[in-house]
Amino acid sequence: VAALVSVGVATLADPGGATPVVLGSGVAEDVLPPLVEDPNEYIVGFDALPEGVEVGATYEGAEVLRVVGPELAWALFDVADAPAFLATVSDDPNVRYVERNRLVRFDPGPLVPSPAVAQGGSPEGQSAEGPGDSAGGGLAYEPEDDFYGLQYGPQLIGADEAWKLTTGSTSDTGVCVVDTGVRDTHEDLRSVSPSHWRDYRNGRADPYDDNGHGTHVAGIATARIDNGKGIAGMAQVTLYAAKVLRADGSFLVADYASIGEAIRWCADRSRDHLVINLSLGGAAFTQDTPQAIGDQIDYAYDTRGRLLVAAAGNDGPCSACITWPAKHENVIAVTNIDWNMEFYSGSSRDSRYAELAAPGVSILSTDRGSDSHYTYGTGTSMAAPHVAGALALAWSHPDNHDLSNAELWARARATAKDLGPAGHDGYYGHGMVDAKCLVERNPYPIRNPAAEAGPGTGEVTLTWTKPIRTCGTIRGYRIYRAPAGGSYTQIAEVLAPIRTYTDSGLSNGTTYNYRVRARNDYGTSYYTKSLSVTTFAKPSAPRSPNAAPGDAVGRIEVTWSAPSSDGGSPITEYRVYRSASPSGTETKVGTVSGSARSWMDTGRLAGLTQYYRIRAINVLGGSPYSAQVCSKPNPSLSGVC
Ligand SMILES: [Ca+2]
Ligand SMILES: [Ca+2]
Ligand SMILES: [Ca+2]
Repeated sequence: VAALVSVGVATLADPGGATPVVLGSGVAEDVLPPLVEDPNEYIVGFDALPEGVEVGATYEGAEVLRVVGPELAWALFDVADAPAFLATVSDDPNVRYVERNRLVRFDPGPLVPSPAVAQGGSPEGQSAEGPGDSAGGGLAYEPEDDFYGLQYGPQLIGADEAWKLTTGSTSDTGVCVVDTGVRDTHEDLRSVSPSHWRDYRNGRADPYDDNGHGTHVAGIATARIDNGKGIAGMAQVTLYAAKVLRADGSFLVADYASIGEAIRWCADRSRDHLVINLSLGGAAFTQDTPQAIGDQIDYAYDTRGRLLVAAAGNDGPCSACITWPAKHENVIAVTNIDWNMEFYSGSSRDSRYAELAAPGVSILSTDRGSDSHYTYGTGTSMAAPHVAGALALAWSHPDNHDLSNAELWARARATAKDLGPAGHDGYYGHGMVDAKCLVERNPYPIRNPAAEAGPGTGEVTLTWTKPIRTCGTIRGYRIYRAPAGGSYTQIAEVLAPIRTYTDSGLSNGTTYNYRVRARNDYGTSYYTKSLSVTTFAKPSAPRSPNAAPGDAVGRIEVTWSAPSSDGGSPITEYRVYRSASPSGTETKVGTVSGSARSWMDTGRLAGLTQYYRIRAINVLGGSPYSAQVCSKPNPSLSGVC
C-alpha cells in the first residue's frame, strides 16, 4: 500500500548528489502548486550565533529567514549571491557547516476512508487477540470507544494491560507530532491550544491539517479513550503539533529547515516528558541525516532529554534501506508489522538501524475529513505513533518519572517481544514494542489457570500456562489458598519453568479457593481469577435400586443408577450386599466395575425372598448404602418379594 517512491527534483543541482525523496501520501484535497526547492536557501550551522543574526536581518549580504539556538545554532539564509556568501562563511571558523535547504518528499501511502466507519457503522476489522485477553488472567482494560473493536494495534502491543496501570497524564507528559498539522476540532482529539501549535508551512495561528496524515498519526498516539467515540489512542497526554509537511500530489513534502526548527520547538515544550513523533523521512537512505536536522535531534535528545521516534520508511521490499531521521543514532526507528505480528513487506528494514516494530497495517484512526470521520492507514507512519504513544504512556506513570530518555529506551529494547530471527534483526529490530512492560516490568497475568481435586485424597492439583509476555525472565509462580469464605495466604512458590503444583494434606470433601501469580525480577503479575475446588469426598448412595427375578429360575437381577455425586472422583466399583431378611445379617455378594449398573445373583433357591443394598466406591471409600430392595428368584411366583 505504501511503497516509497523516489522522486527526483530534476531542476536543482545538488552538491550532495542525493535525490530527495519522502514517505507517503495522504488524502490531499487541497490542490496546491508544487513546493519547489529554493536554490538560494542555505542553512549555516554556527558554534555561536553571530551578533545580529536574527530573523529579518541581513548577514553577509543574505537575508536571515530562520534562526535556532543558542546551542547547536543554525540560521537559514536567503542568499542572493551564493558564491560570495559561501566563500565568506566557509572561511569563518565559527561556522560548523553549510548546507542547502533542500526538500524531503515521500509517499506516505494512502489513507483509506471507510464509509461505514465515517457514518458511524461498524465494519469488520482485523481484531487480533491481544495479550490482555489471556483467559483467566486479570481482565484486560476495555475502553468505552465505539470503534475499539476495529483496532488491533493497542491490544497487540499490550496497551490494554498497560491501561490498567495508567491511561496517561496531560500535566507532565506530551507527544509532539511533526507532520501535516492536526484537525484538533475532531471529536476524538484534544484541542491543541495555539501555544501548543506551530505552523512552519503557512504561519497560521490555529491548528489545521490540509492533508490528513498528521491527524491520523496524532489519533493513534493520543486519541481520547473512554469517551464513547471513535478509537482509543495509546496515551492520554498533551498533544503538540508542528506543521512542516504539506501535500504535493500524492506525496508529502517539507524542507530541511522546517523539520529541524520543528524538532527544536518540540524539544523546548514545557512538559517534563516529551516524545517527538516523526512519521516522515528522506527516501535517500544512502544519505546521512541533514545536519540542520541532526543537530536539533541531538539537542532534543542530549540537551532536553526527549525521545524521538521515526518511521523507518516505506521502501520495502528492500534491505539496508532505513532512511533518515530514523537512522539517526538518537532516533528510534520503527518498522511495520501487521495484526499477526508479521513484517509488512512494504516496510523498510535495515539490520543497522531497525529498533522496534509496531502495528502499521490497516490502522484505524482519526480523519481530517470531518470532526467525526475515521480512516484506515497503512505505513510505517502509522507504526511510529504506536511506539511514541507507548513511550509517553510509560513516562506518564509516576513510577517512571525519574527514568531518563536513555533508560526508557533501554527498557523498550529489553522488553520488546522478539520476532523473526532470534535477537536483534533488521526486520523487527529488538522486537515488537510492549506498552505494558514499558509502563511496568512485572509479568503479564498467567494464562489458563485450572484446579482440580486429586490425584489423591486430600489433594488439589493446580496447572497454568506461562504469561503471554513476561517483561523479563519468569523466576517462579506463587500459589495462594483461601478456605471457603476466608482470606488468601501464600502457601508455596514453585520455580520456573514448573507450571503445576499439588497441594496436599487437605480435608476431604472441602472447598478451597486458589489463585496464582507469576514473579520475575521486577515483581509479580496480577493474580489469576479465584479457582474454587472441592477435595475428594465419598460418593453419595446409588439411586433407584431394584431387584427382580432374573433370566432363569434361581436368579435375581439387581439394578441401580449412579449416585448423584461421585465425590469428585470416578466411581471405581459397586458392591452388592445381600441378606435373607430385611434386618438380617448382610454379606457382600457381588462386586462390579464403576461403569456397571446391574449384577446377577445366580445361586438362589426358588421361593426364598432375598434382600439387597448397594454401595458406590471411589478413591476415598464407600458411599452410604442404597435403599433396600427385594425379590423372589422365580418370575412364576406371585408377588415381587
Ligand atoms: Ca475515543
Ligand atoms: Ca536510529
Ligand atoms: Ca528478532
